[in-house]
Amino acid sequence: MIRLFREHEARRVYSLDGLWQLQTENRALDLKALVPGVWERLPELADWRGVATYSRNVRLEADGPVLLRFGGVSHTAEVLWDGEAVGRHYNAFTGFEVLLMQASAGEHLLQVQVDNRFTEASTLHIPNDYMTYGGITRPVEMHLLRQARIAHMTFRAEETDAGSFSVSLEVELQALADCGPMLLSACVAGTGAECDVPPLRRGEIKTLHLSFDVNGIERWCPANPRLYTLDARLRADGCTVDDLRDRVGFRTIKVEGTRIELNRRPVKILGFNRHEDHGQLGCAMTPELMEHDLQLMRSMGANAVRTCHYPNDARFLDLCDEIGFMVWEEHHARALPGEILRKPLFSEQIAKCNEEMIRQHANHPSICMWGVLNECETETEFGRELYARNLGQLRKLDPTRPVTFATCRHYTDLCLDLPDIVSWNIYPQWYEDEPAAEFLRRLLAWSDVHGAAGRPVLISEIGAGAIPGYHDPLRRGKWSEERQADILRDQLLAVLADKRVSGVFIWQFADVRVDEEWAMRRPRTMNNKGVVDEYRRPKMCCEAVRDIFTRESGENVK
Ligand code: ADA
Repeated sequence: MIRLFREHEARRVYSLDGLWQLQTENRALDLKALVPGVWERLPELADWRGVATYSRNVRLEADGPVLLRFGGVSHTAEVLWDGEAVGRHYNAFTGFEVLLMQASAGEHLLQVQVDNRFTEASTLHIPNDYMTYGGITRPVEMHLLRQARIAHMTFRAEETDAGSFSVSLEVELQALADCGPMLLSACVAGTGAECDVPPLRRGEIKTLHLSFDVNGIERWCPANPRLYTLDARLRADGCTVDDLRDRVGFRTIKVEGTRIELNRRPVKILGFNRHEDHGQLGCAMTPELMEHDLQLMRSMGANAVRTCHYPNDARFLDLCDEIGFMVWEEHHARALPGEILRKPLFSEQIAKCNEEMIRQHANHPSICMWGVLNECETETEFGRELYARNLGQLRKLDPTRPVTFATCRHYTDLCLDLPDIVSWNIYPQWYEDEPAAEFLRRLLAWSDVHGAAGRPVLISEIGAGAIPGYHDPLRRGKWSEERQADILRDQLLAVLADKRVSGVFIWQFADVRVDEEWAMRRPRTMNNKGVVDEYRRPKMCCEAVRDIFTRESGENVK
C-alpha cells in the first residue's frame, strides 16, 4: 500500500502490488517482475535502460468510477486501460493518479509503459551521481469510488496558546456524477467541524475550508513523535459517500534570527543524507528496510534526514513521522548543468515537481524544511532568478516551513540572501586540502558578508569516501575506511564546535549506485561516501559518528 496506515475505511481499496508481466522493447524479453520493484534486479535486465511494458488484469464487479494510484514509476509512465492511453506522468519521485470516470464491470487489461532513458524529454533525470532505475518502483492501488470523492486534504495547525492549536483544513472534493447536497465533516484529537456541500455537477471540483481549535495537544518532536488521526467524511442522505484519513502532528518549526526552532526551542540538527537505494532492491525499498535505515541512523545518534535529491516514498516519510526524524525534503534537481536549467521544459518539469511534492507531503509533521536545486547555478544573475522563482513557489504553496538550498559555490554564491536557512556542502580534506575548522571559519566569515548574516546556517553535506573492506591502517590512504573515519571525525568536530552552525547532514548514509556515465569518477560505479555500504554493513567511521552525535544529542533539545 502507498501509505503505512489505512487511508480509507469506507472507500474500497485494492493493492495491485505483486507479479506483473514485463515485456521489453528491444531485448525481446517476456518476464514476470515484482511491483514495486526495479527491473535491474532481474538478471536479464541488470544493466538495461529503455522502455518496457508492465501488464496485469484487473476485475471489476460493477460499473463505476475507478481511481488508479501510483506511488512512483521511474521515470516516465504511460498508463493504458484496455489498450487505450488514460494517463501519463514524468518523474520517478512523485506519485500520480489516473481517474476513470466510468469503468465497466468485467475483466480489464492494465498496462504501464515505463521509460527510464535519458532523452530531450527528461530534464530532471540526467546521468547523475545516483542511479535512475527502471520500473514501477512504488506501490500501486485501485480505488472503487462512488458519486463523489475527497480528492485531497491540506492540514495546517497554528499554535495559539500552550497546548492549543487552531486547525485549518482545506478539503478538495470532486463529483464523479451529478450530486445533490452533501455534508462534509472532519475531526482530529476529539474535536472537529462540518459544513454543507452544495450540489455539484459531474466532474466539478470544489474546495472547502473547515477550521476549529483543539486543546490539550501533545506536540510532535523527535523525542516524542506524537501523531493524531485526522478523519474526513463526506455524507449524502445519512450515508457515507467517501472518507479520507491522514496522520498529522502538532508542532511549530520556525527560523528565529540565526536559530532554527522546533516548538519554540532551538534545535541542533544531527542528520544524514540518504538516497533511496539498496544493493539488492535499488530504489524500490521495502518498509522493513526503510525502518532499518532509520533505526541504524538513530543508533548513531541522528535526529534528522535529508531526502537527497528528490521527494521520497510516502512510507519512508510515514516512518519519519512515527519514529521521530526531522526531514529536509527537496525537489528533484541535483547539480544540473546550465544548458538544462535554461530549457523551458526544465521550468515546467521542476514547477510540477514542486507542486506534487507539496501536495503529496505537506501533511507530514516530520518535514521541517523544503529544499530546492541542490548545487545548481547560484553564482549568476540567471541562477538568482531561478532560485528566487523556485523558493517563491514553495513559500506560496506552503508558507508554514522554512526553505533552503544546498550550495557548493564557495566564495562565488550570489543567492545567500534568498533562503530562510543558508546551507553549505563542504568536503574539506576530501576534495579540498584545507583542515576542516579553518575551511569552515573562512567560508562562514565570507558567507556572512555575502547575504547569510542573520540567518541560520546548516552544513548540508560533509563526508569522505571509503571502499568497503579496504583497509590501510598505516598509510591511511584515500578510499580506505581508516582515512574516511579520520576525515569525518575532524569534519564533524569542526562543524559542531562552530556556534554559527545549526546542524549537519553527513554525506552520506549508505553507498549508492551511480549512473554508468559516472563510472570513471566513482570506483565500483558507486558513490562510496556511505558510512554504511549498500547492504548497510557499517564502515569504521560509524563509531566516530556515533560518539560525536550521541555526545552532542545529550546537549540537544528533547
Ligand atoms: C555533491 C552532491 C552530492 C554528491 C557529492 C559527492 O555535493 O550534492 O549529490 O555528488 O557531492 O559525493 O561528491
